[in-house]
Amino acid sequence: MDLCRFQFHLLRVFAACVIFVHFNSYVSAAPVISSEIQAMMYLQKYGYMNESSSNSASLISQMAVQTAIKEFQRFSGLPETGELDNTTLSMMNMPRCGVKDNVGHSGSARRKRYALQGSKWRVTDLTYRISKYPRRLKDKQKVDKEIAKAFKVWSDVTNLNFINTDKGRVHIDVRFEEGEHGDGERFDGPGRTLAHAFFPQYGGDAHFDDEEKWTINQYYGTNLFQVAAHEFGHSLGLSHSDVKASLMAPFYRGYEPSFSLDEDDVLGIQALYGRPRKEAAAPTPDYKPKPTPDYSDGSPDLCQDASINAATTTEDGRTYVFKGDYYWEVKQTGIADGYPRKISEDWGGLPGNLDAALTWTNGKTFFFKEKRVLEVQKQENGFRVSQDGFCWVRGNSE
Ligand SMILES: [Ca+2]
Ligand SMILES: [Ca+2]
Ligand SMILES: [Zn+2]
Ligand SMILES: [Zn+2]
Repeated sequence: MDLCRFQFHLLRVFAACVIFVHFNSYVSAAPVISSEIQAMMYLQKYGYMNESSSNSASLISQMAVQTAIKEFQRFSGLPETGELDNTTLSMMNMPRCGVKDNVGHSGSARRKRYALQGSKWRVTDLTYRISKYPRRLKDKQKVDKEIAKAFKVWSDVTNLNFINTDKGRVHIDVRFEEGEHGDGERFDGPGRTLAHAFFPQYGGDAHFDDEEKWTINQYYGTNLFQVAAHEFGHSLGLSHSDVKASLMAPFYRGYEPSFSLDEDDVLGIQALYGRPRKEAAAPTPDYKPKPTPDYSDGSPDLCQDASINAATTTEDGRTYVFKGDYYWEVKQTGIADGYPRKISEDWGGLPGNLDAALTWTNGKTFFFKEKRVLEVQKQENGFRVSQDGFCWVRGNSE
């Protein structure tokens, strides 16, 4: 390695370190991506670099960075040079969806096509509500119409029905929010990230950055209907597609007056929910489906059946409720956004179907299952079992 290359390599490693140090405190609104550091942040935010390696920043090699750049280039249909050339940088500056690109699973030999996230709804009648309207679009009825039209994109090619209701809990909650808005995925001001949505197993809700200029049937601003249709694809279980012409491609392409789903989108959604029944006529206007007890892929619904296995308030003041393989964070105002989640995903080593939970006055949290006592400790991302024993030893209670 000659000196020049070696210095370049050092610069890259240094850049990686700087990102990891500043990543969490990064608050600037939608900056233009022009430097290598910003590009790395982009690659990390959208799933091209493994966040779990953030504890060992120095291990991020030039190779890993090149691979990430190549993956991004492949996903967005650019020549796979592994270099941050101008085309790549300008692609990174395109307005896009905030959901991570689901990459690195099947290698570059994979045929370009849709991707399924892994969860789906078990019912075909799905309710939704716009619980927070956009600030700039004053006509709520027009917004209602665009959102309904965006759902119709998907109900036209499946047996799904979408029902707008202002009563009770809904499957898909739609909100227009600014900046930090309670789910840890802060919006970034005008441009860049336009919206994001949660997959069925995380609740299906869709959030739109209200600092965008949302428009209806206009060439200026950001087209509400197109972005909403894309986000609802996530709400139904589709990940991003690497087919450039598909609705589920991550980048916003500008207003398309004669919009239609790509075949790739149709194949994707039908892989989850099947084709529409031939005889399926439009539902009669006064059709009122029963409330649906099943909220997502196998997860129980606390409101339909309030029996739980365990509940506790951890040292950080958060209250969690456990049931089967799932858990919820509960706030004074109700269930926190994004729940239920799988226990196994956030509580490393903790089994499902717990018997009880307890947080001691010293802040230690214990779970009980059959004859086991498990102590958990807070980690950067969730909790982890630190002790797993068969009973409390006498005198061990500190
Ligand atoms: Ca934005
Ligand atoms: Ca929901
Ligand atoms: Zn998306
Ligand atoms: Zn959000």
